[in-house]
Amino acid sequence: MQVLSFIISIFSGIIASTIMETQKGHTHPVTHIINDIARPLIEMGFEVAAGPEMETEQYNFDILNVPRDHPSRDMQDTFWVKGLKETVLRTQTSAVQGRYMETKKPPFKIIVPGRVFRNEATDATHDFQFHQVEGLVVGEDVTMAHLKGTLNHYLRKLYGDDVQTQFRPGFFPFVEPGVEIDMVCFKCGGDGCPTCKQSGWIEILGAGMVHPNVLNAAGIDATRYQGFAFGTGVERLAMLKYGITDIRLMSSGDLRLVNQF
Ligand code: 2NM
Repeated sequence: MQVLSFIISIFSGIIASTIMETQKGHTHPVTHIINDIARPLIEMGFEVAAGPEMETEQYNFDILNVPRDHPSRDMQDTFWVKGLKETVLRTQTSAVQGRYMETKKPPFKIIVPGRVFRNEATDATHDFQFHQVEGLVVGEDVTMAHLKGTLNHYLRKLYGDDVQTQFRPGFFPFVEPGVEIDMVCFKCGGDGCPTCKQSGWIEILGAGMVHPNVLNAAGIDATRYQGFAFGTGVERLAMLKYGITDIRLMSSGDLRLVNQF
């Protein structure tokens, strides 16, 4: 029976491909951006790590120094999985870094591309699912100077040698100090325009020195090892690069979008 159905499937395949015009697949714009982001980092020696989209509260929040009463844990912001205690759809890919730190001995440098989920109302610039690429470097004597040098080097590889950046203070529970990194607006060159909301700058990365609580919670001795981490939202970069005006198009499965790439 199996042999017969195999032969039939081959014949129907031949018939289908003769009578139909072959449809060529396309790479999704989100995949293009993830590849663009990852390529220079892989060249710099980063390894790619992955983990589950359904996470425990432990890895998604506790280990990352997100307080018990932090608003991001709220029902309104996080998808809690019905019927499973303490289980969420991950709200950031950092959960994977936690798992990685627990099992691997430093030094290491990794990037984690992946889908994340937020339980919030959607509009043209917000979706309940999107992608992030986060990076993590842990070793002895890793400092803020390494963070700055590495990210500037990376951004030059990605956007060209004349890229100009500014590092501003920013807050993320899993880092201290935290920074937000802006690039001079690629549209107006810093003069101010609608793309950069007249500021001349475009925010492209969040980053910071990994909080000692995070290292210790993952079993890494924070008196011996330090680290820095960074992260970026993929869809927002895809919208900027390709002029896509509604973020929700990217998870819609609409081939009229994908066929353009
Ligand atoms: C960001 C900004 C700042 C981050 C921190 C970690 C971990 F797990 F090592 F603590 N992973 N990623 C991080 C830090 C991500 O994204 C905006």
